[in-house]
Amino acid sequence: IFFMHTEYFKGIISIRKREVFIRCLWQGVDTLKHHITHSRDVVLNIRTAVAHKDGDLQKLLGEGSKAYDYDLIVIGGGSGGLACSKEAAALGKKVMVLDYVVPTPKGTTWGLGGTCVNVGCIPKKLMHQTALLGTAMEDARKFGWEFTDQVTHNWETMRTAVNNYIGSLNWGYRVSLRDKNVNYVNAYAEFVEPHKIKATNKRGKEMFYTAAKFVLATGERPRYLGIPGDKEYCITSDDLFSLPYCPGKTLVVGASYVALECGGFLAGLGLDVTVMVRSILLRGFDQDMANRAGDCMETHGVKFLRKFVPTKIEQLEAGTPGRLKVTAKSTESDAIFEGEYNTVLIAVGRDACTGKIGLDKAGVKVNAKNGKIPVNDEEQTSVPHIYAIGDILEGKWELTPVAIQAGKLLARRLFAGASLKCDYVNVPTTVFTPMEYGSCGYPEEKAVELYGQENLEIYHSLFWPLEFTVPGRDNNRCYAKIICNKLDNERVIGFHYLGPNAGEVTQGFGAAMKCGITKDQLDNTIGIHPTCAEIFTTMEVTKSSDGDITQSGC
Ligand code: FAD
Ligand code: NA7
Repeated sequence: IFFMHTEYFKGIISIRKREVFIRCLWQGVDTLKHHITHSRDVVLNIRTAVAHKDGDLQKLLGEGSKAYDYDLIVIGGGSGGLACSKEAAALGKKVMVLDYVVPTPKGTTWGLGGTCVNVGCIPKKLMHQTALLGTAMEDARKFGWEFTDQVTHNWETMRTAVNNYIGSLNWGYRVSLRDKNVNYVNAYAEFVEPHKIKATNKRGKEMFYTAAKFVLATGERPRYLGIPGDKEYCITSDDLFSLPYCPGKTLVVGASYVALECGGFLAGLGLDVTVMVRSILLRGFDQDMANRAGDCMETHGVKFLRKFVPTKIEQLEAGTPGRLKVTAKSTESDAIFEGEYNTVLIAVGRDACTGKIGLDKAGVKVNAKNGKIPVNDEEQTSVPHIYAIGDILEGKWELTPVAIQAGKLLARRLFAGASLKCDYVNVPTTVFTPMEYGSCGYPEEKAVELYGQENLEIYHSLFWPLEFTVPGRDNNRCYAKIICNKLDNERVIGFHYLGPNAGEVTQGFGAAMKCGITKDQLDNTIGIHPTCAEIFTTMEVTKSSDGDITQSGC
């Protein structure tokens, strides 16, 4: 344009032509400008999308670690919390996990790792194993082993060995958090604002931390009865596994999983054990199986006091153990029961640890009836940047592998662009009663409710494990059952096994059910002989036929 106004241009080109030329030039510049702006917009859009995926955009908008101390803060260092925090840190995020154990009314406390490691699966299974070894020793005599001494069990030796192992796991968790660059803080966390928590350590020192995202994984703690003497004189599973003395004659109050497992192994150690049952055994599990597991417990020496609830616990004598008087009332009549025990173990359920973590300050919705947190299928709470996993979730399984799986997958979805969600369907599980009970899929009652009796074919069989034959015990007490959906090619929708090594057996069938196994495919599977699990490859008798299911040999 400058040149066109020079004397040279003025000489060779008319004013009109000059104007046309300049207009064309401006149009060209405009088009060019448009193209530049457009392509810059495209680049910006792409960059924005990438930045959003990486979390950088949120940071720029004040939602990331530039605005907050951490990308992720996990509250609770148990099964779910540890898995989630380690996975997030492995994906390059700045992560903090807080874990704090509030001592029990008896003063019991423990290290890092949550319920499973310290007061759940691990000590429970090791003590169950202690009991199984006692039975194995009795069997051993029948197989020709001779012991000259009378066999006795030493509680302190077992407790020390179990607790030493737990101590090594606590240490291992600390090391792995450090190795993975997760900042572990041993303090109690509670929200003060939606993106800010207060952490109070055991000396009462308060620290404040902020994060873009939070995962709640605070688990549950045993419920008490709310009757006179319960917190003063009774223990729960939180105290049992590190009890410094043998509990002696024990009353277990409650009839679910934790109650039956603890009652089972205590009886297996040779203690006098009574289980006080309010209504049914193992609510939520297949009742046919639950009653069979209960019958086996009775055979193994556990007494059941059915349809009673305790009303008062009094101390008759202090000691380790002392003597307690239990008063209970019938749920069906005016009958009153009074009994004397050394220890009362309360196992009447567990409460979600959600009441004192400032969820109101963060705006997270909680089910007021049970303290559980409702989440969508991505474990997201009512507040978009706050997630929850594990035992505190409403309507989900309370199992360690479930909490771990949910935690890992959540971290991958949050920080690696993954989309896989935790699948809560067909989760296999095992109750470690003296005769173990493994299951996957629906209990019979639930299957009937959902599909209708006429649409189900149920195959079942009693069996006698070969290893029980020589000692001559538990003849035809073990039991296997599969529930098949006739409307869907006899697909197996319920798997139930009462017998030795139930966890090992159920795990494999759990995988098969995940793949949608049908009765036909089970029949076409060749069994491993001689095992208990092979029973599932040869089941012919249906429940509807009322045929004989006792087994006479292999
Ligand atoms: P947890 O493992 O309970 O961890 C929560 C952690 O958060 C705890 O350490 C707690 O102290 C901490 N915490 C709570 N509030 C705060 C806070 N505000 N600030 C900081 N920290 C906090 N499952 C199985 O799969 N197999 C079994 O055989 C089995 N046996 C069991 C036996 C017993 C006796 C019990 C009680 C449970 C058993 N379970 C079993 C269940 C299993 O232990 C739980 O499902 C699992 O531990 C849940 O993990 P979580 O991460 O949700 O919570
Ligand atoms: P559960 O599965 O909630 O079962 C609680 C048991 O305690 C159940 O048998 C209840 O009987 C019984 N109960 C509840 N309240 C009372 C009172 N007041 N008196 C007597 N008996 C009572 O709890 P668990 O601790 O066994 O297991 C919880 C989870 O922890 C479990 O899923 C594992 O994953 C780990 P009811 O059938 O209601 O009559």
